[in-house]
Parts: sequence; C-alpha cells; structure tokens
Amino acid sequence: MSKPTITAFDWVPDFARGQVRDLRVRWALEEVGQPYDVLYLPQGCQKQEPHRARQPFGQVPTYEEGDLILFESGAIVLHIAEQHGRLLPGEQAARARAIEWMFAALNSVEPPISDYAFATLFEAGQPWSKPRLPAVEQRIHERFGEVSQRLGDKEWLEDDRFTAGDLMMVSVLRILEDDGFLERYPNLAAYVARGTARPAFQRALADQLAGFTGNPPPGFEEWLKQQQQQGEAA
Ligand SMILES: N[C@@H](CCC(=O)N[C@@H](CS)C(=O)NCC(=O)O)C(=O)O
Repeated sequence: MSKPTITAFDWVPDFARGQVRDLRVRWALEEVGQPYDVLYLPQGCQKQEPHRARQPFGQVPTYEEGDLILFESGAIVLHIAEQHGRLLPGEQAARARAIEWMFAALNSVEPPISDYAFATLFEAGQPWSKPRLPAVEQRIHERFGEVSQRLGDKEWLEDDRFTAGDLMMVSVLRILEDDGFLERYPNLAAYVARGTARPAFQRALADQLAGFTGNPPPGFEEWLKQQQQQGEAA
C-alpha cells in the first residue's frame, strides 16, 4: 500500500483549531499506525482546482492513496478501518453496529451541532441566528440525552471495545466540549475524556495544531469581528 496523503488547511481561525475534520482522519491513521503525508491548502484554495477535483464541495479533508481519492471524513475513516482491520470488530454483526454508530454520529448527532456553529459563529451576525438558537440548543440536548442513555455505564458504545463508531462519536461530541452542553451528561463527558485521552488522538491533535503555519485570507479578521458585533447587537 502506498503512503496516503490527506489534505488540511494551513490556517484556520482560533475557534476552529483542533476541530477541522482532518483530525478524525489523522486520529484513525494514528490508531492503526499508518504513516501519512499532509498537503496543506491555504484558505480559498479548497474552492479551486486542483482541489475541487478531489472534493466536489470544496472542503477538507481528502485522502489519496495511489489511484484512490476519497472525500468525506466518514468514508475515509471507514476505508482506513476496513483496510487495517483495527477499528472494526471481525464479527459481522458487531462490525455492522460499529458502522451504524459512525452514521449516527455524522447523520443524527452532528447536524444540530453544525446548526449551532452556524448560529453562533459563521452566521452570528445574521438576524435569524439569535431567534433560532433556543430550538437548536434543545435539539442538541435531545440527541446528547439519547446517546447518554444508550451509552449508560459502558466504556464504549459497543461495550469494552473502542471502534471507528466511538472515534466518530467522540469527534462529534467534543465539538461542543467547551460550550457547557456535556455538563448535564456526566457519562458522555467521561466518554469524550476517555476518547481524547487516547495517545493516538493526542498525536493527531498535536499534528493538526502544528500544521497551522499559514496566514488568514485578506479581510477575514474584519469579517469575523463584524459577525460578532452584529450578533451581540441582534
Ligand atoms: N461532511 C464533510 C464536511 C467537511 C467540512 O465541513 N470541512 C470544513 C472544515 S471542517 C471545510 O473544509 N470548510 C471550508 C469550506 O467549506 O470552504 C466531511 O465530514 O468531510
């Protein structure tokens, strides 16, 4: 197998550092012990060729291994897990359940979290954001409560084995680690802490943070300040 190359940004604002979705891919690669290269993109290049050809939505991460080019962090993590057989159980039913949790993280839990990020950051200055926030927060609590209920006192979602399902669920839940949501769910907070204490996660995080050596695109800081001021005034 040829050494894979992933894409990541060379600069993101402070609030996004440690959250850009190449982190999930780095974490999976670290868990399975697969070395990789990183192609760093300056902000803006994600929307242009040649990156558009890799990623139809003009985003990171992507993953290239020989002739194979993949986008979507979930698909990439699943590919790594299948290839290395380390993040998915061998038994078919247990494997299907681990994959089910990956989809649950991305498709049932992450959407209200993304809505929250739009309302509080990317569209904070828009008139619809503040009125929308209570409903978004309620949906987040609904999902967090449901995952908490299902996790119960287990170590990982499928009992005592860490899988790609946990990798994805922890990656998604920790987006709101500093926003006070997890405090109501001590078992979820402990689950996230267990996941992020794994040496593979710590290496992945340190590597992502070390990669931010570039500069903001012109006008970015002004745009962000404007969003925040408008959001406060709304
Ligand atoms: N569903 C995609 C989402 C990827 C995504 O949202 N990437 C963000 C960074 S975390 C990005 O590239 N944003 C820049 C942009 O959209 O221009 C995945 O999981 O890979």
